[in-house]
Formats: sequence, C-alpha cells, structure tokens
Amino acid sequence: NKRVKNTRVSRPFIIGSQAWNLDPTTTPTTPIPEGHTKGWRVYVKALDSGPSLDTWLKKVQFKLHMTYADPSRTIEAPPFQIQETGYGEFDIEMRLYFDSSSGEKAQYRSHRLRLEPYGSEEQQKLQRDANMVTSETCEIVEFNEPSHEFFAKMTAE
Ligand code: SLL
Repeated sequence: NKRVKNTRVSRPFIIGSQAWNLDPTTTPTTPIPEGHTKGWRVYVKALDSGPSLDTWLKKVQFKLHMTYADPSRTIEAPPFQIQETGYGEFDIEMRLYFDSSSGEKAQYRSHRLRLEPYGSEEQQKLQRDANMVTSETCEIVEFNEPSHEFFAKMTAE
C-alpha cells in the first residue's frame, strides 16, 4: 500500500462528557441502581463547525471504572457515545480505531469524567443552574504519510 510522501493529514475532534443530577422524584424508564445520583455521557465527536469524523473514525472502545458490571464498551458507529448512571468520578480510557486504509494503529486517550461543578464560582453557578456539567477537550489526530486510498477519502470530504 503506497503512501503519500511528506504529507500529513490532521483532524481535530472533541472528547467530552456531560453529567447531571438524577431527579429521584421522576420515574425513569429504566430503574436507577441503588446509590446512583448522577446521569452522565461520554463521547467522541466532531467539532460543531468541522467535518464529520465518520471518514476516519471507525470504532471507539470505552473502558469504564471496574465497578461497572461490563466496563468495556465498544461503539462501532456514530454517535460514539456511552450514557450511564453512577455516583463517582473516574478516568475513562478510550481506544480509537481508524479506517483500515489509514494504516494507522489504534490510539489511546483518557478523559476524566466530571460529575461535580468545577471552575470559577461563576462557572459553577452556570453549571448548577443548567444541571449540566460539561467537560470537553479538543484533540488532534495526525495521519503521517497516509495511504493513497485514505488520502483520497480524506481530501474528498
Ligand atoms: C470514587 N474513585 O470513589 C471513585 C470511584 C466509581 C464509579 C468511582 C457506579 C458503578 C456501578 C459508579 O459510579 N462507579 O455501580 O455500576 O469516587
């Protein structure tokens, strides 16, 4: 598989999480496990204004805290997201799998799941008022000397 020399294709993307307080007075569609106070989701997504990541991202494996019954969750199509309930913060480990024509091995990322408001007093108030704690980081993936096939896919976007 010939590669495109002296060429690098980079793509930005977002890894993030959102968390909210579960409301014990409403009846959820699925029962909330004992002791769980928060709902949360973790995701890998494109920038709001950016190109979709379907072209290069094929699979995300999320590894949750070992207190979860089935801590390893694999998502093979967008949205690359897990939604759960829980009580504690922890680091979520992720393995990103790329389009096979990219010739790139899976890459590791880690994201701290934040359940409690953080930042300045003002920021914390906004999060409390919205009942939503969002924590996102912008990441970049670089494909060095990609295969011709993959380069064509990426530049056709
Ligand atoms: C803490 N060090 O104590 C962390 C651990 C554990 C998170 C957080 C529920 C798992 C389940 C859950 O939220 N585990 O019961 O399915 O803060």
